[in-house]
Amino acid sequence: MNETIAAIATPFGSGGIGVIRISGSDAFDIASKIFSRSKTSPVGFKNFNSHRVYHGYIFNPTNSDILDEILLIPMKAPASYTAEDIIEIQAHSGTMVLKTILDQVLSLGARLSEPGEFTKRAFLNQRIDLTQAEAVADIINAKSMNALKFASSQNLGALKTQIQALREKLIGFLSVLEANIDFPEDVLAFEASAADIQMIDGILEQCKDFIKQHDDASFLKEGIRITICGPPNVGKSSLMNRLLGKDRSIVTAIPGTTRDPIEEGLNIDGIPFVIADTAGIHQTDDLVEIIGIEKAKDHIIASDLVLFLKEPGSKFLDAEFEKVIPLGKKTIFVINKLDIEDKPLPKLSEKYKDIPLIKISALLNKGITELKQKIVSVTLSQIDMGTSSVIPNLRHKKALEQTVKSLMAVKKGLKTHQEEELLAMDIKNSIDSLGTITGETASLDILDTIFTNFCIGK
Ligand SMILES: Nc1nc2c(ncn2[C@@H]2O[C@H](COP(=O)(O)OP(=O)(O)O)[C@@H](O)[C@H]2O)c(=O)[nH]1
Ligand SMILES: [Mg+2]
Repeated sequence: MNETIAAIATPFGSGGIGVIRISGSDAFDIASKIFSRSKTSPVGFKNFNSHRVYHGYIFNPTNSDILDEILLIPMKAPASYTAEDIIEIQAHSGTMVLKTILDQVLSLGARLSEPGEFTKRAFLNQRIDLTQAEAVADIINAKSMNALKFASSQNLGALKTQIQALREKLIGFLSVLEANIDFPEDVLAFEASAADIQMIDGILEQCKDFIKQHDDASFLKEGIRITICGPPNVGKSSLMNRLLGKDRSIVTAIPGTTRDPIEEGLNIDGIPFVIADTAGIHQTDDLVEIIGIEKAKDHIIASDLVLFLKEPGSKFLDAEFEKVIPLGKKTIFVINKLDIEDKPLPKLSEKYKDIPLIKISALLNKGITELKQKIVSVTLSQIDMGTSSVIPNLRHKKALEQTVKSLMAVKKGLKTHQEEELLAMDIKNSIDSLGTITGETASLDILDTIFTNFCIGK
């Protein structure tokens, strides 16, 4: 039988409500020893109905002191988060009060839970699969609406269902093949049908699509990288601060102030970006500046979008542009200092007339909204999420790559009329690697790495 575990499920510090969670077969018994519905009689309450809310008091069972006035929610197995008996206590949120209640619970036989242990139990009790457990962590850590949307969909089992369907097809195929191995005298030598080959091709396609979705979307999770570049003093740092809505980068009239690239996260319309302010790119003998310029160039190469800044009175030179912006890099041409009216605006050459152009004044905060909209439309056009509702994570991607490898071996084996035992082995391998995604065949190591990344109480 499982030990009963307990933890404070809400963040430490003062707040409105703090939750203590107890899960396991002793949960109800422990609660009845410290909970009473009456302020004056610290007699344990026993007749909990599942999924009701009870108002009452937590007592110290040794001296009958009231520790807090609380709400208590009992949830009978299997209709709970862990699929075990759960007691949730909503107390006042303060480190001292929560810790004192937790101490009582622990003194009555519960054990402090490990990080992610509640979710791990939900998985081990087969209430959720591994992709759903991982989605719980993704929901908690989601930093954008999109990340949240995909995590929620995965939490509801979208990825699980698709992976299980692929796996079942392969299991069906394997059983036919194994019948051949078991009764070789009854059946003719194994010959895969056209439908079998088609089925394997379909699964290969689906796995490759999933891998592509991971690659396409990984920058949606980590943030789309934008680099601000241009000559010294055009207002790169000023623009960075305007986009962030706070002073992050140093703005001075002295050219060459920004040397090390500065990076900061920015959320526009629920899409995460990582924006970098860089050193102005120009000819210089100053060694520190030269290093800054090299770093700026590295940033430009690694970024998904470049904001190329110019100011009135300067010229747009193709050679200057081509020296810093790699061919085909997504770029928005930004003219800053629009408030300076007595100087002509730089014009894009005919060759680059398709680069979007936005005019702003970082100083007067003009044109920043238009620029943000342009940033979103330019970057979104390169994200093709298709109709998919889930994004496989890196762990899933590796398992999918393993599946592709095994299935390619199966295809080759079928073509060369390989021995059935060897064929069966390759099919089993592909079934197993799909199974690591949902957790059917995941090793303890995989489980440990997944759940230790959770917070305590989840
Ligand atoms: N008139 C005007 N001055 C600006 C504007 N944006 C920035 N500046 C000024 O230009 C100078 C250089 O700005 P900074 O952001 O440090 O440029 P950076 O070297 O490209 O990072 C500072 O004196 C800013 O106040 C603008 O829109 N209009
Ligand atoms: Mg600067």
